[in-house]
Amino acid sequence: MKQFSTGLVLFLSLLSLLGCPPASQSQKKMAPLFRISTVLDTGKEPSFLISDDFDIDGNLDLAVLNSGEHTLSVYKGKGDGSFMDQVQYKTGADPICLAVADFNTDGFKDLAELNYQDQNIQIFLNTGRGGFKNTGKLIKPGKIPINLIAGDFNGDGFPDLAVSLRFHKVAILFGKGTGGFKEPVMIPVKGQPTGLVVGDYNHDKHIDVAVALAGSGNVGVEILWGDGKGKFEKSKVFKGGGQPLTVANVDANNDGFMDLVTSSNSLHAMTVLMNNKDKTFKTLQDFSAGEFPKFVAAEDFSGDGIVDLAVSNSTHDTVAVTLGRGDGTFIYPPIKHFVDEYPQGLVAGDFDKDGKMDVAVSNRDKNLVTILLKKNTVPSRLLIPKPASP
Ligand SMILES: [Ca+2]
Ligand SMILES: [Ca+2]
Ligand SMILES: [Ca+2]
Ligand SMILES: [Ca+2]
Repeated sequence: MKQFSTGLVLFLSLLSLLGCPPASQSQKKMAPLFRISTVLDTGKEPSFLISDDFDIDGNLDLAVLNSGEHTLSVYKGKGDGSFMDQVQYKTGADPICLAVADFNTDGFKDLAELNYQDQNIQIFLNTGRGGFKNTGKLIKPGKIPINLIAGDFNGDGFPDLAVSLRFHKVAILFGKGTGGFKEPVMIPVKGQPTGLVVGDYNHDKHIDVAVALAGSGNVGVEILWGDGKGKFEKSKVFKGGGQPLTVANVDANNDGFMDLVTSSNSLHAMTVLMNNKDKTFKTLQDFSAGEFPKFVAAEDFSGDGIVDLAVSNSTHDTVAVTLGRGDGTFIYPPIKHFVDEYPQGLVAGDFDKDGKMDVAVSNRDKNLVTILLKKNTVPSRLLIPKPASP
């Protein structure tokens, strides 16, 4: 009997060894997902970038803000992962954020550009071939604007703007459909608003605004529930990381309801807020995606149908990709890709049109944008053992 049980224990240990690889294997360095394909010159201190197809030729283009010399660089994409030379436009002092929408409703996407030092917004109208023309109007959203995002909040077909203001307010500027805007309407929020993102988080077909809140005391995310007519109902503050700097949409569990992820500047941490589908969110445990995460993009980078996160780690000169498990949690350690000095602005897009998500990142201290193209490899998730359930 004793012999039998010893054998059984041995058999079970063997089984568990086979089914559960040793810990060292799960810590194995994972192969990079991307290779650096192109490096683009920018202006001084490129801090923020976005991607869209401005000239409607089917190729993604880039718009980059150069905070150090108050310019905007636009690059037309060639569709193979490379880009034409930059065309530069003058902005106001210390440009920090861009939002894309067709503000004059002519069918071409325009840019709203936020100048931190000047505390104003300028509109760059698309001339139709991917060039831009500044309307020359200085839009004042309120004191110390931090971030902006576009959305049609009153359902009139004209894109509007939401702007986070340092002193506990979000300004809503309703668009006139001409490139001009009405006077801002102020919505007080319960902290220092930083990042903004829009989505229909309660599936009532009205666009909502998620506001990341930093500052002392209440920190996390507050939702402004839109009624589709330009009014908002404020949620309570959902816990969401200490001092969140940015907030992004991510459907982390594939249930069709958009969840949120914040990146915390001071805590080097990311936090996922799962959508409970009843106008509340459940905050999951903080997780690490590298040092000093600046910007985050949520896409399926590994190609297995589950959303992953790419983060610019400014102090470590890396873009880290942390693979999703599909339940709101993410695999540690992230897959690191060395880029250049002080990666900051980050955006995902299929720049070479091979059906796989690529990444563009602006390296602030080297005046460069690095294009990281997805490598054609086996999804690295297949090589990662699943952790045992608790
Ligand atoms: Ca294009
Ligand atoms: Ca337009
Ligand atoms: Ca509108
Ligand atoms: Ca909604």
